[in-house]
Amino acid sequence: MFDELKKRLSSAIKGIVKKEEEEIEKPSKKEGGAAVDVQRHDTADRAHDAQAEKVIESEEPASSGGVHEENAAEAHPGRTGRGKGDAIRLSLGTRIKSKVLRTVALNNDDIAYFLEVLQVSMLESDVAYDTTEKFIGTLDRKLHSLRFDSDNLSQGMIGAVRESLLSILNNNKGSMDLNRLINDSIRDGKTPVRILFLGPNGAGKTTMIAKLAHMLKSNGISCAMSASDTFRAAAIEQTEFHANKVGVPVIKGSYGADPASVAFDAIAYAKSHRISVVLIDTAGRQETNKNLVSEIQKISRITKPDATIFIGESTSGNRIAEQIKEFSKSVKIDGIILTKLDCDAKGGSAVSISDITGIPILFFGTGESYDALVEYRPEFIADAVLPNN
Ligand SMILES: Nc1nc2c(ncn2[C@@H]2O[C@H](COP(=O)(O)OP(=O)(O)OP(=O)(O)O)[C@@H](O)[C@H]2O)c(=O)[nH]1
Ligand SMILES: [Mg+2]
Repeated sequence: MFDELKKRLSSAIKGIVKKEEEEIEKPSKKEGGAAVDVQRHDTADRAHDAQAEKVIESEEPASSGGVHEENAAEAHPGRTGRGKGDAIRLSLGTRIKSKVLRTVALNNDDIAYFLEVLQVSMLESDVAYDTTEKFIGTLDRKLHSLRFDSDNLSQGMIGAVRESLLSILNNNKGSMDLNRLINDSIRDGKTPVRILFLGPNGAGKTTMIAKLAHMLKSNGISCAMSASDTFRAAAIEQTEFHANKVGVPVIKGSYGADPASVAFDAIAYAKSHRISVVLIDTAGRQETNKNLVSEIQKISRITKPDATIFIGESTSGNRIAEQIKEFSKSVKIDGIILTKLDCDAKGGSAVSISDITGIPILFFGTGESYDALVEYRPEFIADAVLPNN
Protein backbone atom coordinates (compact mmCIF):
# COMPACT_ATOMS: atom_id res chain seq x y z
CA MET A 1 0.00 0.00 0.00
CA PHE A 2 1.67 3.23 -1.22
CA ASP A 3 5.04 1.45 -0.92
CA GLU A 4 6.57 2.84 -4.07
CA LEU A 5 5.45 6.41 -3.52
CA LYS A 6 6.64 6.28 0.09
CA LYS A 7 10.02 4.82 -0.91
CA ARG A 8 10.55 7.47 -3.56
CA LEU A 9 9.44 10.42 -1.44
CA SER A 10 11.58 9.18 1.47
CA SER A 11 14.66 8.85 -0.67
CA ALA A 12 14.13 12.30 -2.23
CA ILE A 13 13.76 13.90 1.21
CA LYS A 14 16.70 11.96 2.67
CA GLY A 15 18.81 12.95 -0.35
CA ILE A 16 18.21 16.67 0.06
CA VAL A 17 18.56 16.53 3.85
CA LYS A 18 21.91 14.71 3.56
CA LYS A 19 23.14 17.22 1.01
CA GLU A 20 22.09 20.17 3.14
CA GLU A 21 23.64 18.66 6.23
CA GLU A 22 26.92 18.25 4.37
CA GLU A 23 26.67 21.89 3.31
CA ILE A 24 26.09 22.90 6.88
CA GLU A 25 29.18 21.01 7.98
CA LYS A 26 31.44 22.16 5.13
CA PRO A 27 30.10 25.36 3.62
CA SER A 28 33.53 26.78 2.85
CA LYS A 29 34.26 23.98 0.35
CA LYS A 30 31.43 25.09 -1.89
CA GLU A 31 32.19 27.56 -4.65
CA GLY A 32 29.94 30.52 -5.32
CA GLY A 33 27.86 30.59 -2.15
CA ALA A 34 26.73 28.00 0.35
CA ALA A 35 23.43 26.18 0.26
CA VAL A 36 22.90 27.30 3.79
CA ASP A 37 21.96 30.89 3.44
CA VAL A 38 21.99 33.01 6.53
CA GLN A 39 20.09 36.22 5.97
CA ARG A 40 19.33 39.42 7.77
CA HIS A 41 15.61 39.97 8.09
CA ASP A 42 14.62 43.15 9.81
CA THR A 43 15.72 46.07 11.85
CA ALA A 44 15.18 44.21 15.08
CA ASP A 45 17.58 41.54 13.86
CA ARG A 46 20.15 44.15 12.93
CA ALA A 47 19.89 45.72 16.35
CA HIS A 48 20.33 42.27 17.81
CA ASP A 49 23.41 41.74 15.59
CA ALA A 50 24.95 44.99 16.70
CA GLN A 51 24.43 44.04 20.29
CA ALA A 52 25.97 40.63 19.71
CA GLU A 53 29.03 42.24 18.11
CA LYS A 54 29.42 44.46 21.13
CA VAL A 55 29.25 41.48 23.44
CA ILE A 56 31.93 39.67 21.47
CA GLU A 57 34.15 42.71 21.36
CA SER A 58 33.91 43.13 25.09
CA GLU A 59 34.79 39.45 25.58
CA GLU A 60 37.99 39.70 23.49
CA PRO A 61 41.29 40.42 25.28
CA ALA A 62 41.93 44.16 25.18
CA SER A 63 45.14 43.69 23.18
CA SER A 64 43.44 42.00 20.20
CA GLY A 65 41.20 44.95 19.47
CA GLY A 66 38.21 42.63 18.81
CA VAL A 67 37.66 39.85 16.29
CA HIS A 68 37.85 40.89 12.65
CA GLU A 69 35.06 39.51 10.53
CA GLU A 70 37.22 37.79 7.91
CA ASN A 71 39.49 36.28 10.51
CA ALA A 72 36.46 35.00 12.31
CA ALA A 73 35.12 33.40 9.14
CA GLU A 74 38.40 31.59 8.64
CA ALA A 75 38.69 30.65 12.25
CA HIS A 76 35.17 29.18 12.26
CA PRO A 77 34.53 27.72 8.82
CA GLY A 78 31.89 25.47 10.33
CA ARG A 79 28.14 25.60 10.43
CA THR A 80 27.07 28.87 8.92
CA GLY A 81 29.94 31.19 8.11
CA ARG A 82 30.84 32.10 4.54
CA GLY A 83 34.45 31.86 3.36
CA LYS A 84 36.68 34.79 2.42
CA GLY A 85 35.77 34.74 -1.26
CA ASP A 86 31.98 34.75 -0.83
CA ALA A 87 29.98 37.54 -2.39
CA ILE A 88 27.92 38.27 0.71
CA ARG A 89 29.77 39.04 3.88
CA LEU A 90 27.85 38.33 7.03
CA SER A 91 28.31 40.41 10.06
CA LEU A 92 29.90 38.71 13.00
CA GLY A 93 26.67 39.20 14.90
CA THR A 94 24.68 37.40 12.23
CA ARG A 95 27.06 34.51 12.28
CA ILE A 96 26.88 34.32 16.04
CA LYS A 97 23.12 34.52 15.86
CA SER A 98 22.97 31.77 13.27
CA LYS A 99 25.12 29.60 15.51
CA VAL A 100 22.70 30.23 18.30
CA LEU A 101 19.51 30.01 16.24
CA ARG A 102 20.88 27.45 13.77
CA THR A 103 18.31 27.99 11.07
CA VAL A 104 18.84 27.26 7.41
CA ALA A 105 17.12 28.20 4.18
CA LEU A 106 17.49 26.11 1.05
CA ASN A 107 18.93 27.85 -1.97
CA ASN A 108 17.16 28.05 -5.33
CA ASP A 109 19.24 25.38 -7.06
CA ASP A 110 18.65 22.87 -4.33
CA ILE A 111 14.93 23.56 -4.23
CA ALA A 112 14.70 23.17 -8.01
CA TYR A 113 16.62 19.89 -7.91
CA PHE A 114 14.56 18.53 -5.02
CA LEU A 115 11.27 19.43 -6.71
CA GLU A 116 12.39 17.78 -9.93
CA VAL A 117 13.17 14.54 -8.11
CA LEU A 118 9.79 14.68 -6.33
CA GLN A 119 7.96 15.41 -9.56
CA VAL A 120 9.42 12.37 -11.33
CA SER A 121 8.73 10.20 -8.27
CA MET A 122 5.09 11.22 -8.17
CA LEU A 123 4.48 10.81 -11.88
CA GLU A 124 6.08 7.37 -11.85
CA SER A 125 3.89 6.43 -8.89
CA ASP A 126 0.71 7.17 -10.86
CA VAL A 127 -0.06 10.60 -9.44
CA ALA A 128 -1.77 12.52 -12.25
CA TYR A 129 0.25 15.21 -14.04
CA ASP A 130 -2.01 18.14 -13.10
CA THR A 131 -2.10 17.14 -9.45
CA THR A 132 1.68 16.72 -9.39
CA GLU A 133 2.11 20.21 -10.85
CA LYS A 134 -0.23 21.70 -8.26
CA PHE A 135 1.62 19.96 -5.43
CA ILE A 136 5.04 21.01 -6.73
CA GLY A 137 3.88 24.64 -7.09
CA THR A 138 2.60 24.70 -3.48
CA LEU A 139 5.77 23.11 -2.12
CA ASP A 140 7.97 25.42 -4.17
CA ARG A 141 6.38 28.49 -2.57
CA LYS A 142 6.61 26.93 0.86
CA LEU A 143 10.28 25.96 0.58
CA HIS A 144 11.21 29.47 -0.56
CA SER A 145 9.47 31.01 2.42
CA LEU A 146 10.66 28.62 5.13
CA ARG A 147 13.72 28.49 7.32
CA PHE A 148 14.50 25.16 8.91
CA ASP A 149 16.05 24.20 12.19
CA SER A 150 19.45 22.88 11.09
CA ASP A 151 19.43 20.28 13.87
CA ASN A 152 16.07 19.04 12.69
CA LEU A 153 16.21 19.50 8.96
CA SER A 154 14.72 16.14 8.17
CA GLN A 155 11.59 16.76 10.24
CA GLY A 156 11.27 20.25 8.80
CA MET A 157 11.41 18.99 5.22
CA ILE A 158 8.93 16.19 5.91
CA GLY A 159 6.63 18.76 7.54
CA ALA A 160 6.80 21.03 4.48
CA VAL A 161 6.06 18.16 2.08
CA ARG A 162 3.24 16.94 4.33
CA GLU A 163 1.58 20.36 4.52
CA SER A 164 1.72 20.77 0.74
CA LEU A 165 0.30 17.28 0.22
CA LEU A 166 -2.49 17.89 2.72
CA SER A 167 -3.43 21.16 1.06
CA ILE A 168 -4.00 19.23 -2.20
CA LEU A 169 -5.81 16.36 -0.47
CA ASN A 170 -8.01 18.59 1.68
CA ASN A 171 -8.96 20.52 -1.37
CA ASN A 172 -10.14 17.26 -2.92
CA LYS A 173 -12.34 15.98 -0.16
CA GLY A 174 -15.46 17.68 -1.39
CA SER A 175 -18.55 17.70 0.74
CA MET A 176 -19.81 14.13 0.53
CA ASP A 177 -19.91 12.18 3.79
CA LEU A 178 -21.83 8.93 3.42
CA ASN A 179 -22.29 8.31 7.14
CA ARG A 180 -23.61 11.84 7.63
CA LEU A 181 -25.96 11.50 4.66
CA ILE A 182 -27.37 8.28 6.13
CA ASN A 183 -27.66 9.64 9.68
CA ASP A 184 -29.29 12.88 8.50
CA SER A 185 -31.79 10.97 6.34
CA ILE A 186 -32.71 8.68 9.24
CA ARG A 187 -33.10 11.70 11.54
CA ASP A 188 -35.33 13.42 8.97
CA GLY A 189 -37.37 10.26 8.33
CA LYS A 190 -36.24 10.11 4.69
CA THR A 191 -35.67 6.40 4.49
CA PRO A 192 -34.78 4.08 2.97
CA VAL A 193 -31.61 5.77 1.83
CA ARG A 194 -30.86 4.39 -1.64
CA ILE A 195 -27.24 3.91 -2.60
CA LEU A 196 -26.40 2.79 -6.10
CA PHE A 197 -23.00 1.28 -6.90
CA LEU A 198 -21.41 0.99 -10.31
CA GLY A 199 -18.01 0.26 -11.76
CA PRO A 200 -15.95 -1.96 -14.01
CA ASN A 201 -15.91 -5.76 -13.87
CA GLY A 202 -14.22 -7.33 -10.90
CA ALA A 203 -13.43 -4.00 -9.21
CA GLY A 204 -14.70 -5.29 -5.87
CA LYS A 205 -18.23 -3.85 -5.89
CA THR A 206 -20.04 -6.77 -4.27
CA THR A 207 -17.32 -7.20 -1.63
CA MET A 208 -17.38 -3.47 -0.84
CA ILE A 209 -21.17 -3.47 -0.52
CA ALA A 210 -20.85 -6.32 1.98
CA LYS A 211 -18.20 -4.32 3.90
CA LEU A 212 -20.50 -1.29 4.01
CA ALA A 213 -23.41 -3.45 5.15
CA HIS A 214 -21.17 -4.80 7.90
CA MET A 215 -20.16 -1.25 8.89
CA LEU A 216 -23.76 -0.03 8.98
CA LYS A 217 -24.91 -3.05 10.95
CA SER A 218 -22.09 -2.49 13.45
CA ASN A 219 -23.30 1.10 13.80
CA GLY A 220 -26.82 -0.11 14.53
CA ILE A 221 -28.21 0.95 11.13
CA SER A 222 -30.42 -1.54 9.33
CA CYS A 223 -29.76 -2.21 5.65
CA ALA A 224 -30.63 -4.58 2.81
CA MET A 225 -28.71 -5.61 -0.30
CA SER A 226 -30.27 -5.58 -3.75
CA ALA A 227 -28.81 -8.32 -5.98
CA SER A 228 -29.23 -6.28 -9.15
CA ASP A 229 -26.47 -8.01 -11.07
CA THR A 230 -28.78 -10.36 -12.95
CA PHE A 231 -26.25 -10.75 -15.74
CA ARG A 232 -23.08 -12.51 -14.59
CA ALA A 233 -23.24 -16.21 -13.75
CA ALA A 234 -23.26 -16.80 -9.98
CA ALA A 235 -23.50 -13.06 -9.23
CA ILE A 236 -26.83 -13.44 -7.39
CA GLU A 237 -25.49 -16.30 -5.26
CA GLN A 238 -22.39 -14.26 -4.50
CA THR A 239 -24.42 -11.27 -3.23
CA GLU A 240 -26.60 -13.67 -1.28
CA PHE A 241 -23.56 -15.39 0.22
CA HIS A 242 -22.15 -12.06 1.48
CA ALA A 243 -25.53 -10.85 2.75
CA ASN A 244 -25.96 -14.07 4.75
CA LYS A 245 -22.44 -13.84 6.15
CA VAL A 246 -22.94 -10.24 7.23
CA GLY A 247 -26.47 -10.96 8.43
CA VAL A 248 -28.56 -8.57 6.35
CA PRO A 249 -31.53 -9.32 4.04
CA VAL A 250 -30.98 -9.69 0.30
CA ILE A 251 -33.60 -9.03 -2.37
CA LYS A 252 -33.03 -10.95 -5.58
CA GLY A 253 -34.68 -11.75 -8.91
CA SER A 254 -33.82 -14.31 -11.54
CA TYR A 255 -30.99 -14.22 -14.07
CA GLY A 256 -31.92 -12.10 -17.06
CA ALA A 257 -34.48 -10.10 -15.03
CA ASP A 258 -34.46 -6.33 -15.31
CA PRO A 259 -31.93 -5.12 -12.69
CA ALA A 260 -33.94 -1.91 -12.21
CA SER A 261 -37.04 -3.91 -11.20
CA VAL A 262 -35.01 -5.94 -8.66
CA ALA A 263 -33.75 -2.67 -7.14
CA PHE A 264 -37.30 -1.28 -7.13
CA ASP A 265 -38.46 -4.38 -5.24
CA ALA A 266 -35.62 -3.99 -2.77
CA ILE A 267 -36.69 -0.41 -2.01
CA ALA A 268 -40.30 -1.54 -1.54
CA TYR A 269 -39.12 -4.32 0.79
CA ALA A 270 -37.06 -1.84 2.83
CA LYS A 271 -40.03 0.52 3.10
CA SER A 272 -42.35 -2.17 4.34
CA HIS A 273 -39.77 -3.57 6.78
CA ARG A 274 -38.59 -0.16 8.05
CA ILE A 275 -35.05 -0.79 6.83
CA SER A 276 -32.94 2.38 6.73
CA VAL A 277 -30.56 1.77 3.82
CA VAL A 278 -30.69 -0.14 0.53
CA LEU A 279 -27.36 -1.00 -1.08
CA ILE A 280 -27.87 -1.68 -4.79
CA ASP A 281 -25.27 -3.98 -6.33
CA THR A 282 -25.00 -3.90 -10.13
CA ALA A 283 -23.19 -5.86 -12.82
CA GLY A 284 -19.66 -4.85 -13.77
CA ARG A 285 -19.60 -2.66 -16.85
CA GLN A 286 -17.13 -0.74 -18.95
CA GLU A 287 -17.79 2.92 -19.59
CA THR A 288 -17.52 2.25 -23.32
CA ASN A 289 -20.40 -0.24 -23.47
CA LYS A 290 -23.38 1.85 -24.59
CA ASN A 291 -26.04 -0.77 -23.72
CA LEU A 292 -24.74 -1.26 -20.21
CA VAL A 293 -24.34 2.47 -19.68
CA SER A 294 -27.99 3.02 -20.68
CA GLU A 295 -28.95 0.17 -18.35
CA ILE A 296 -27.34 1.94 -15.38
CA GLN A 297 -29.11 5.13 -16.45
CA LYS A 298 -32.40 3.25 -16.27
CA ILE A 299 -31.60 1.81 -12.81
CA SER A 300 -30.77 5.32 -11.66
CA ARG A 301 -33.96 6.78 -13.15
CA ILE A 302 -36.13 4.19 -11.44
CA THR A 303 -34.44 4.03 -8.04
CA LYS A 304 -33.67 7.77 -7.70
CA PRO A 305 -30.56 7.13 -5.59
CA ASP A 306 -29.57 9.44 -2.75
CA ALA A 307 -25.96 8.67 -3.65
CA THR A 308 -24.35 7.04 -6.66
CA ILE A 309 -20.93 5.64 -5.95
CA PHE A 310 -18.26 4.58 -8.38
CA ILE A 311 -16.13 1.66 -7.25
CA GLY A 312 -12.76 1.21 -8.94
CA GLU A 313 -9.54 -0.64 -8.28
CA SER A 314 -6.79 1.67 -7.12
CA THR A 315 -4.31 -0.42 -9.13
CA SER A 316 -5.94 0.87 -12.33
CA GLY A 317 -4.16 4.18 -11.72
CA ASN A 318 -5.33 7.21 -13.60
CA ARG A 319 -7.42 5.15 -15.99
CA ILE A 320 -10.04 5.34 -13.23
CA ALA A 321 -10.32 9.08 -13.81
CA GLU A 322 -11.13 8.44 -17.48
CA GLN A 323 -13.75 5.83 -16.52
CA ILE A 324 -15.38 8.21 -14.04
CA LYS A 325 -15.40 11.10 -16.50
CA GLU A 326 -17.04 8.88 -19.12
CA PHE A 327 -19.67 7.44 -16.75
CA SER A 328 -20.38 10.94 -15.44
CA LYS A 329 -21.71 11.91 -18.86
CA SER A 330 -24.63 9.52 -18.24
CA VAL A 331 -25.11 9.37 -14.46
CA LYS A 332 -24.16 11.81 -11.75
CA ILE A 333 -21.47 10.23 -9.58
CA ASP A 334 -21.36 11.54 -6.00
CA GLY A 335 -18.49 9.61 -4.54
CA ILE A 336 -15.63 7.23 -5.27
CA ILE A 337 -14.48 4.14 -3.45
CA LEU A 338 -11.07 2.74 -4.29
CA THR A 339 -10.62 -0.95 -3.61
CA LYS A 340 -7.57 -3.20 -3.37
CA LEU A 341 -5.34 -0.51 -1.95
CA ASP A 342 -3.51 -3.38 -0.26
CA CYS A 343 -2.43 -4.59 -3.71
CA ASP A 344 -1.43 -1.17 -4.97
CA ALA A 345 2.31 -0.62 -4.59
CA LYS A 346 2.16 2.79 -6.25
CA GLY A 347 -0.81 4.48 -4.62
CA GLY A 348 -0.76 7.58 -6.82
CA SER A 349 -4.38 7.31 -7.95
CA ALA A 350 -5.49 7.67 -4.33
CA VAL A 351 -3.59 10.96 -4.20
CA SER A 352 -4.93 12.45 -7.42
CA ILE A 353 -8.26 10.89 -8.46
CA SER A 354 -10.41 13.39 -6.53
CA ASP A 355 -8.31 16.29 -7.67
CA ILE A 356 -8.77 15.52 -11.34
CA THR A 357 -12.41 14.38 -11.23
CA GLY A 358 -13.65 16.83 -8.60
CA ILE A 359 -15.46 13.91 -6.91
CA PRO A 360 -14.54 12.93 -3.34
CA ILE A 361 -13.12 9.57 -2.33
CA LEU A 362 -15.25 8.13 0.46
CA PHE A 363 -13.57 4.86 1.43
CA PHE A 364 -10.68 2.59 0.61
CA GLY A 365 -10.91 -1.18 0.46
CA THR A 366 -7.76 -2.62 1.98
CA GLY A 367 -8.30 -6.39 1.89
CA GLU A 368 -10.83 -9.15 1.46
CA SER A 369 -12.26 -9.29 4.98
CA TYR A 370 -15.39 -7.34 5.91
CA ASP A 371 -13.56 -4.95 8.16
CA ALA A 372 -10.86 -4.15 5.58
CA LEU A 373 -12.45 -0.75 5.02
CA VAL A 374 -10.88 2.63 5.73
CA GLU A 375 -12.79 5.89 5.65
CA TYR A 376 -11.01 8.48 3.52
CA ARG A 377 -8.95 11.00 5.46
CA PRO A 378 -6.21 13.12 3.88
CA GLU A 379 -4.02 12.39 6.94
CA PHE A 380 -4.28 8.66 6.23
CA ILE A 381 -2.62 9.19 2.84
CA ALA A 382 -0.05 11.67 4.17
CA ASP A 383 0.92 9.26 6.97
CA ALA A 384 1.12 6.38 4.52
CA VAL A 385 3.32 8.07 1.90
CA LEU A 386 5.71 10.08 4.08
CA PRO A 387 8.55 8.84 6.26
CA ASN A 388 8.12 9.27 10.00
CA ASN A 389 11.44 11.05 10.41
N1 LIG B 1 -6.94 -7.77 -1.90
C1 LIG B 1 -8.17 -7.29 -2.04
N2 LIG B 1 -9.07 -8.01 -2.74
C2 LIG B 1 -10.31 -7.49 -2.87
C3 LIG B 1 -10.68 -6.25 -2.31
N3 LIG B 1 -11.96 -6.01 -2.65
C4 LIG B 1 -12.38 -7.07 -3.38
N4 LIG B 1 -11.39 -7.97 -3.51
C5 LIG B 1 -11.42 -9.25 -4.27
O1 LIG B 1 -11.64 -8.94 -5.64
C6 LIG B 1 -12.36 -9.98 -6.26
C7 LIG B 1 -13.55 -9.38 -7.01
O2 LIG B 1 -14.44 -8.85 -6.04
P1 LIG B 1 -15.99 -8.66 -6.33
O3 LIG B 1 -16.55 -8.04 -5.12
O4 LIG B 1 -16.61 -9.92 -6.80
O5 LIG B 1 -15.92 -7.64 -7.52
P2 LIG B 1 -17.14 -7.10 -8.40
O6 LIG B 1 -16.80 -5.72 -8.80
O7 LIG B 1 -18.42 -7.28 -7.69
O8 LIG B 1 -17.07 -8.06 -9.64
P3 LIG B 1 -18.16 -8.20 -10.82
O9 LIG B 1 -19.48 -8.29 -10.15
O10 LIG B 1 -17.80 -9.48 -11.51
O11 LIG B 1 -18.03 -7.03 -11.71
C8 LIG B 1 -12.76 -10.94 -5.16
O12 LIG B 1 -11.88 -12.02 -5.17
C9 LIG B 1 -12.59 -10.11 -3.89
O13 LIG B 1 -12.29 -10.91 -2.75
C10 LIG B 1 -9.68 -5.50 -1.58
O14 LIG B 1 -9.87 -4.38 -1.07
N5 LIG B 1 -8.45 -6.08 -1.49
MG1 LIG C 1 -20.22 -8.16 -8.24
